[in-house]
Amino acid sequence: MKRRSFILGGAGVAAAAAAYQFGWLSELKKTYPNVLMLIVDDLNDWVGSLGGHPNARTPNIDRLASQATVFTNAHAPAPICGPSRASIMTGLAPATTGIYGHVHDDDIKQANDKAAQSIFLSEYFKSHGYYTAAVGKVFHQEVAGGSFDDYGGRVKLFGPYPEENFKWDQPKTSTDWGPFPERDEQMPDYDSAKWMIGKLNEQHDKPFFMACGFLRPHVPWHVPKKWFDMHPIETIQRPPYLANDLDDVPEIARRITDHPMMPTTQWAIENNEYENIIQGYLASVSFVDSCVGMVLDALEQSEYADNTAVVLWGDHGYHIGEKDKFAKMTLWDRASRTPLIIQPPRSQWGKDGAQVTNRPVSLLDLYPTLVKMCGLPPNPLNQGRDISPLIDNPNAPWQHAAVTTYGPNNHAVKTEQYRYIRYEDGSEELYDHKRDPNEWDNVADDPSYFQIKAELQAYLPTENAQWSSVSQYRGNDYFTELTDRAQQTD
Ligand SMILES: [Ca+2]
Ligand SMILES: [Ca+2]
Repeated sequence: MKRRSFILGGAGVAAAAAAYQFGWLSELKKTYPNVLMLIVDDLNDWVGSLGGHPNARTPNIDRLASQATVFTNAHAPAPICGPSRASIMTGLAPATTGIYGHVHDDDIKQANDKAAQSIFLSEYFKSHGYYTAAVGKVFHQEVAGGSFDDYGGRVKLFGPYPEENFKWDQPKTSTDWGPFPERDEQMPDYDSAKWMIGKLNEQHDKPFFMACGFLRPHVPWHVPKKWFDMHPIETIQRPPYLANDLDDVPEIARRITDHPMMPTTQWAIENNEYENIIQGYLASVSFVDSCVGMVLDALEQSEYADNTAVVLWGDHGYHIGEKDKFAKMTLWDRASRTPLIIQPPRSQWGKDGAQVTNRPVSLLDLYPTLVKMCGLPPNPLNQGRDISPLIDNPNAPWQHAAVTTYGPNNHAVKTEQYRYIRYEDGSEELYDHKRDPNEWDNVADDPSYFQIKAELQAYLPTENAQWSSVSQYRGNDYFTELTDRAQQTD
């Protein structure tokens, strides 16, 4: 606690020093850029500007991307909401905090000693003179208590829900698909957008750090009918799918990705639901894109249009049938890869148009990057890296990899060309994206790749914290056992 009060106490001094260093004007309001984070739950690369699916329609996200840096090789620290968001907000990897499963927002800092020392991203901005505000799902449920000055709330769970599910009704998942409710105004994401618009129309006497956490396309894939109509069923294309894809992965890979409450692709094909599910996901993405557009329009019309950094990210990807899954929670590209779009304040950046970088980055890098872009002193506890050099030059030399962790000592390492996965029992997968972008052909046992594999192993985390007892996941046997063990030894 001592360390934290020291940082808070020294905030004004540190901010002044940073302003001097960057040669900016002394008046905070005119010098420190605002930050607007737009968080889209469970958004994979089915976004026009990322080219993940030919049917994707996201004109508003594409509009942001057309004036920003698009990171096409960005990956979540963990392929599931709770640990991914805890990692982004603390600036610490799951392998450091032991938060591998879900976690209550207010328990994050009780995960272990290192988590206890962390300063949430919003708290860091707050301690440096920023006004902070959020709405919707920013941490796992809402926001950690006191982590923002103002919080606009979130409607619980992912409703509204119809009286009966349309297509799928299983415990431990909200998975279902179909048009519901009637109007956008009945959706919590619409309310979140409206709340954020209200904040953008207020006069702020300090720079702001604001976060708007949207719920779709998280399941259920329920949005009003007009969004389904935007994706006529007869036009829907299936993503690349290989029926026996899991034959060449280790047993533990099948074990940790077994989600008995979710539909399988085989089920969807046999029941003539595959196109309907794809349509549901696409419709949900188009709906949330319109909410993003409402907020972007308000920013554009506000006095903050030129001095605000806009960052859009999904908290991890999603399989829509690939590898026989409609789920997140795997160490493959479909679940780790997610959109990351960063638009620096126009007043500072001086470039026009889109740029794209394929360098591997992690959402763990968001914290140090935003701190750097706003001229604040670095937080020495951050484990990510500042990726703003890739905004200056998308082809900058880059010797780094993105690491995704799912459960203790199960890691994926992603570079531009490869994905290397190593599980806690030592078993491995290796995919060469140059010739196998769908990750169908596991070449981990091919001697011609042994040298590459050795190089990729160097990126594996050196610490693997024990599963913290504040974190839990009971969606399958593997994780239930780990959760039980952590809680027994607590
Ligand atoms: Ca999520
Ligand atoms: Ca395979």
